[in-house]
Amino acid sequence: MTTEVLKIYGDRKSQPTRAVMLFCNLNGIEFEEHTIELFNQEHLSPEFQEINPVREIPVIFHGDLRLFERYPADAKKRALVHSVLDWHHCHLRRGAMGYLLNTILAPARGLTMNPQSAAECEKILNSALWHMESFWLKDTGKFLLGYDQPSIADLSLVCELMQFEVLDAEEKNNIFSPYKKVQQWIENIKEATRPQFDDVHKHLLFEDRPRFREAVGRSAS
Ligand SMILES: N[C@@H](CCC(=O)N[C@@H](CS)C(=O)NCC(=O)O)C(=O)O
Repeated sequence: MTTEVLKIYGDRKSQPTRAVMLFCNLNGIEFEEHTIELFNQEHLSPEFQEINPVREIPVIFHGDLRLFERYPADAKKRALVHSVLDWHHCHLRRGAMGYLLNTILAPARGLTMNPQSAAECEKILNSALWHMESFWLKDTGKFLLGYDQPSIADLSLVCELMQFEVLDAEEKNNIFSPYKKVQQWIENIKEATRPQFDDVHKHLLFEDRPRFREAVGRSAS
């Protein structure tokens, strides 16, 4: 077992990066943070391509172990947690990322917003939120799959949904108001993971949010 400190290459405006950092903070795992500025395209540089040929963040290094996808450690729950994580990337993330990119984030990344894609992604997002509400959240526990402790799947999904904080309160409310269990689940995770939750999100809320909003001519607040 290496004694080297874990290194996380990522950017706090990236949902999967925040999920990994939140997991480390909650489990007392020290890490060295290496910022790869997503919006300056640093993840596309030849240097970063050496680190991750897929050119995505986050990447975790521990000694000679290099990981660019995250896996749960608990063998018994692994299959179920995996299914939520796979579902996240094929449905919720596709809808959420596509919607936010095409309604607010694209200009800050030098891309053009496409209203038709926004409308398509909104449908995917709504269907994913409905599946969270009616299937992944159970009445047996406060967290996904009805567990009474948050798993990496909870951290991964909540970091995705926190990205909606860049919108106006009213827009956010329009999206989330039909999904009461999802709203309560977000509060449950905040409660269970503070102060680390606030720590990994403060950059998004106080530095990135105003920049994203200004790039589309919205007020910073
Ligand atoms: N399945 C990966 C997804 C990572 C991912 O989507 N990263 C985004 C940042 S949020 C990225 O690096 N995108 C590169 C790009 O858009 O060019 C994980 O969970 O770690």
